[in-house]
Formats: sequence, C-alpha cells, structure tokens
Amino acid sequence: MFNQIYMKPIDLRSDTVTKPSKAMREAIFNAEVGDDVFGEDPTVIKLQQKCAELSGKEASLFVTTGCLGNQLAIKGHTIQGDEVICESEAHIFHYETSAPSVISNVQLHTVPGTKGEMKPEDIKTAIRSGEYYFPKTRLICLENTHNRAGGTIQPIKNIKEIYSLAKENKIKLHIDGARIFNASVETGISLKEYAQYCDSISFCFSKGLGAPVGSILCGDSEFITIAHKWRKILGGGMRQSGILAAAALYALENNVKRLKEDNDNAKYFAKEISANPNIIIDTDSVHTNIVVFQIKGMPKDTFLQKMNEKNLLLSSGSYSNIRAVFHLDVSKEETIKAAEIIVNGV
Ligand code: TLP
Repeated sequence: MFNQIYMKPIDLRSDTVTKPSKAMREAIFNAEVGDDVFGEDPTVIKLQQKCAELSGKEASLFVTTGCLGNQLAIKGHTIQGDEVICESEAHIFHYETSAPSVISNVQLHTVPGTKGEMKPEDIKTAIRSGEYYFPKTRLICLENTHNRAGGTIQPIKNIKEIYSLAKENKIKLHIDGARIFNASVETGISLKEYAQYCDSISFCFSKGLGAPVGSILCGDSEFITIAHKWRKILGGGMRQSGILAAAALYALENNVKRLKEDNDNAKYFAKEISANPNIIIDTDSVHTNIVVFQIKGMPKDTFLQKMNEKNLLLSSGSYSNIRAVFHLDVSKEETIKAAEIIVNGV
C-alpha cells in the first residue's frame, strides 16, 4: 500500500502530461518579455519568426492550444455555411467540442481513411459540386501524425496528391500537425517539406516537446493576420507570453531529435505486449509514440483500473482501444516495466 501511494506512476495516458525540465524552467526564468497584445514581446516575436522559417511559411502565430490552432485555421479559411472535409477519426471531429460549428458556422464532412489516410478519390467524391443547395467545400484538414489511428504517419505522397486535388478545386488544405515532429524524426522529412503541401499547419509544444503550454499556427501573412484577429476575439490574446514562448523555443532547440527515443520505446513496448495472446495489436501500425491495442476477456474499464492499481496509467482510446503514449518523462526502463505489467496482467 505504501509503495502504491508513493511510487511514481508510469504515466502513459498522453504526451501532454510531460513536465518542464529544470533547463526549460531556467529558459522560462530568463525570458525577456513585453506586452504581446502591443506586439512587443521579443521572445514571442523570436518564436513566431523561427516557426515561420522552420515551416517555410510567411508567418506564424503563437496560440494557447492545439485546438485553438486548428479552430483559427478553420475560421481563417472558411466562411459561414461552408463545408470542411476531414478524416472520420480526426481530432477536429472528435475532440474539439464541435467548435467548427460554433466558431466558424461550418459543417464537417468526414471521409473514412485507413490508418488515418484518406484516399484522394474518396475526397474527390466528397467535394461538393456547384448546385446551390450544396454547401461549398472550402477546406480539407489532414492530421499528421494521426492520433486515433495510433500515431500513424501520413505518407508525404498522399499529402501531396491531396494538396494537388485541393488546388485544382480551389480548396485550402490545413494540417493538424500536433505531433508532426514525431513523424519528422522517423521519416527524415522536415517540417518544411511536409508544409510545402498545405496552406496552413499547426503543431504543439505542449506534447512530446515537453513545454507546459502552447502551439503554433503557420501560414501566409494574410491568413495569419485573420487568425490574429480571431485569437483576440476568442480571448486568446496574451500579454507577457514570452514566458511561455521561451519554453517553446527551448523545446524546439533541445527536444525535437529525442522524440525518436519515444517512437522507439513505443515500438519496443508494442512488440513486447504482442507476445501475450490476449492482446490484440497491429505492431506494423506503430509508426511513432502512440500505441493502441485491445484486450480479450476483460472490459476495457476493468483493465484500465487494474493497471492503475499497479501504478501504470493508460488512457481510453477510440472505441474498444486502449492507448499508451510515450514521451520524455518515460525512460526505457519504465517502458520495459510497463510492458511487463501488461503482459503479466492479462
Ligand atoms: N490530443 C489529446 C486529447 O485531446 C485527445 C491527447 O491526449 O492526445 N490535434 C491532435 C492530433 C491532438 O492529439 C490534440 C490533443 C490536439 C490537436 C489538441 O491539442 P490541445 O490539447 O493542446 O488543444
């Protein structure tokens, strides 16, 4: 009992649980700040310039969350009554509280994919023809890596094809790249290379990159000006936010390459647990730091509770899936231990 209370749990619920390291906290402590609503915070300016450069876009905007980044993108690219195509398991569709309908007054048109990847021909079918009674398809959203599909990487060839299709139809393309660097360290494809095939891209500092708060939205200057206005309208204008931007800059400089360790830990873990016949898992679908699996013979909630009692925290994925997410606060030793707990627990 004593151990259960005081032993540090292995927390695989999400990579959002990472805590800022001592060195990151020092960067925060030393941050130069100003009033960003006046455009005077030097650290925010530096971060936004760096992200524009890294993504090859004209400009970028520091925002509080990944959700806000996605929602500002939808707002910036659409007008009331439009339709937005996204994959059936997209974060935008499942986890953003129906914000596209609230903030942008648009409807989502979902297209089922395989491992999060939509076929261009299916998107083509979903694009509305010009009859007056149809909504106008104005935007396509992709997600890379794809969360609910289990951190799968969207092939760049597929993104390129969808972008060409979008351009042919005068439709914009946004990438929810919350974990784009997990893809990047795996494929060797840079953020800029991915971002050349979209009009806007957002990514998060507060997941595997280990910052406490913050995401970024990148796009052309006109689009970012609109997003900036809407960030203010939605109450997202921040003042001395250089405190947060310093953590994001630290994360970009120090925590990108190491994401490969998280991806490798996830793959190791997946392989280990697949040895138990009561675990259903497709190890080939583990591309990055997220592992989704199912168990036989026990309800999901009972299993989660049982693991919890053994100090292993997992989250509920989509449908009957259980989710384990690897991040910088989980060592290789803890990964080995987590796999052992599961293998012996079902
Ligand atoms: N995802 C969270 C939960 O909301 C599910 C998680 O624990 O994985 N895009 C993608 C692909 C995401 O996975 C998330 C967060 C977001 C956007 C939103 O980011 P935040 O939480 O910063 O708004």
